[in-house]
Amino acid sequence: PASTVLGYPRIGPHRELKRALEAYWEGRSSWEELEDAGRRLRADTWRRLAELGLGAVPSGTFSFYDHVLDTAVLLGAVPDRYHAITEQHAYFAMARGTDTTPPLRMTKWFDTNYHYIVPEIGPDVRFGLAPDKILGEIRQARELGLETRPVLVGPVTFLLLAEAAADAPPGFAPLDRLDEVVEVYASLLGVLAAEGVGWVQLDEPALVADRTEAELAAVTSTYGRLGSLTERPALFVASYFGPLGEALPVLAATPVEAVGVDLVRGGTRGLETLAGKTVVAGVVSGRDVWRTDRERALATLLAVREHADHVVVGTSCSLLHVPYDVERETDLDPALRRRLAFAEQKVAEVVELAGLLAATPAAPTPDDGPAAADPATAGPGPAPAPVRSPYEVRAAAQAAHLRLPVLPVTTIGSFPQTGELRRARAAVAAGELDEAAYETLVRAEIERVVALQERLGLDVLVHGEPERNDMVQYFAEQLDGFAVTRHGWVQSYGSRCTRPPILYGDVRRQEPITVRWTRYAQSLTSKPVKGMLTGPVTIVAWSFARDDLPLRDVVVQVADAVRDEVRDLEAAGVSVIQVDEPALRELMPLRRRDQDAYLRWAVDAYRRATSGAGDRTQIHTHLCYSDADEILAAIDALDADVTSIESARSGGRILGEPAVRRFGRGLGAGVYDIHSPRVPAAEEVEESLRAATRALPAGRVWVNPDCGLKTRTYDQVEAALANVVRAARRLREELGAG
Ligand code: THG
Ligand code: ZN
Repeated sequence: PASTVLGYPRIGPHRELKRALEAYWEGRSSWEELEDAGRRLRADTWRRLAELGLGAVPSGTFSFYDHVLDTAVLLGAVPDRYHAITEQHAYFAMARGTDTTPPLRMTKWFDTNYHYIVPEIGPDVRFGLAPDKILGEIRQARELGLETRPVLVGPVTFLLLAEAAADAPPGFAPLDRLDEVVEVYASLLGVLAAEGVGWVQLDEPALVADRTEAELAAVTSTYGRLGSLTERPALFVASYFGPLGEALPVLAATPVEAVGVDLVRGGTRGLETLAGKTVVAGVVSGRDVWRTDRERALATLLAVREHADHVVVGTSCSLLHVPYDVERETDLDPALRRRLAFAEQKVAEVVELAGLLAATPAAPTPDDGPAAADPATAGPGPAPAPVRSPYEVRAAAQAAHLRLPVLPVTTIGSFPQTGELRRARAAVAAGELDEAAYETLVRAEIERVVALQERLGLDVLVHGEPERNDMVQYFAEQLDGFAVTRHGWVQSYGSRCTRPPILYGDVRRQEPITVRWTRYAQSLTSKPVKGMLTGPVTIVAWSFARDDLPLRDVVVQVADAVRDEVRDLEAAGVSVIQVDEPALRELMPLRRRDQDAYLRWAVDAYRRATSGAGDRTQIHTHLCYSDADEILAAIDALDADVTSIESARSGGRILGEPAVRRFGRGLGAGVYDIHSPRVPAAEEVEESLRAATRALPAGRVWVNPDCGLKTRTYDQVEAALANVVRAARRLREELGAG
């Protein structure tokens, strides 16, 4: 087969999987109905891929929640606490927790907006093969007349992504158990061979990041061992999200039959080491929505063919990260739509390129093929951002102006999104509800959120963001240079999706976006209301960005639009403005040598966006899961007056980190874990706050939930915030500052 894709979306073109999962979780449907929905989605995908003429069709890329979790289950890497739970329930318990058992942690999949479930490996986990899912899919495809190539996360990446169980001895690393895990893969290969499977795909994206000698040695031993098995399918090791670098010769020296390389983010350099193997040449990007430049891709393929024994045209990574079908976007400007390719179109491109390659006779080609441009570093760079006054000056001006108590209580911005509001937005989009009626609903919701916060006694209020569908999509809808889709859903985690906007042109803000809602909320209360904006890096990270400008220049354009909004909020009398940058970490390059340059321009863009604020205006920021040290230094450099960091080390413990204590400005203690339906007791909150005031001068501590409240219910939020306020007041009294 001359063409393939590394993976495909699974949420369903109409988000069928989301609906099926949520019905099952809410007890509205049975396990059998959920399995039926999965079977239908897989069958539809395979049929479509075959119809489009794809040479080799993958299986196993479907998942009821996450493919890393599926791999953990396949290997028997299930922590003890889930063993008491019956089988189907254990899977979702690991993903989502139960009333009594917390879930596994979830974190970002490399530099994407997809989240995987982090496997937990201790010294005692007993591995063992559970091949039902993978065999089930292979057999289901056969019933449809299709031979498929099962796809799994490879052993090295699996263990590098796992974390050590909490009770593991110091110094233990999941990779210590490599040999045992490799033996489970070895038995799986035996089972697959007995099943008559010809090829298996093992994904090793961890090999495109910096790796130690020991980790590279793990690659050698793993694929040496798996390759030495006599009864096994052919092995295809897929890398993606960047060039293999020093891992390329290591992998090349193993007996695997095929290697997949990302030729969108990496060049063809070094591929001669793959002579004798099949190269799956990832020339069609799985990370963007642009049509592939056919000439350029073909030139790259010809360059690869100079070196490799056999070339298969492929995608740069799984198509999981793009929506299904651009043909459904009938509202898009046709000129833009013609430039776009979603998953279906990308499959067609792969097939077409394979045809072109086969039809092009071998001929001397320019040695290296076109080198991949590095849009992150090119370009002259913008003028430096203006600098705000020193923190001490700002802090004094803000204290005099805002007159807040010590341990001020606030929230991260969003309040629960009611079904009524979501339905109303859908009705406006369908032309069934007029704008005026929608605005009335939004205003009523703002009134309710402000009244609730006043009643509970919060100190800095928010309007609750009822007018926003998503913190990025909402801004994209109102900025020039962005297009939004109607059906372009991409899985974020489990049943949750986002519709990444398409940033195709120069970004400009025509008029104020958020001012009237914040101003309305402020008119209802004498407490300060915080204006809520999304930062430039996050807006770009959660969109599909144009690739004809360096990413940095795109982010600067967005920063200037945010700056206009900051100025207008301030002019409207808003004295606290939060500019969130939760995706700062996500865009971080995977290679260390590129990271400093990225952090410098990303921080500059943030400062540019906030630099228009006067001393009296207090800038807040919020970031999610950013507890890595190199990121903490960058967060410090954002120079926000108040920072709240959502962290795996929640409960305010992140404030104890030395790097955070050095910030020297306001810090929010995330005292309420919003990812759980649990309502924390006032005593628990008080304990977290006491820890925070031990780590930091009390005058710098803010009190807040650890993230936005939009996925919670009003009942939970009201009860939790009441306890948060109670705890803050009790501690204020203790500090003699009541
Ligand atoms: N927006 C965007 N990306 C994100 C987040 C976000 N990535 C990281 C994090 N937040 C992911 N978390 C979520 C949480 C909830 C939902 C999606 C991502 C969610 N989505 C709705 C759903 O699937 O039903 C659809 C929301 C909509 O109408 O747009 O609930 O906040 N861009
Ligand atoms: Zn958060």
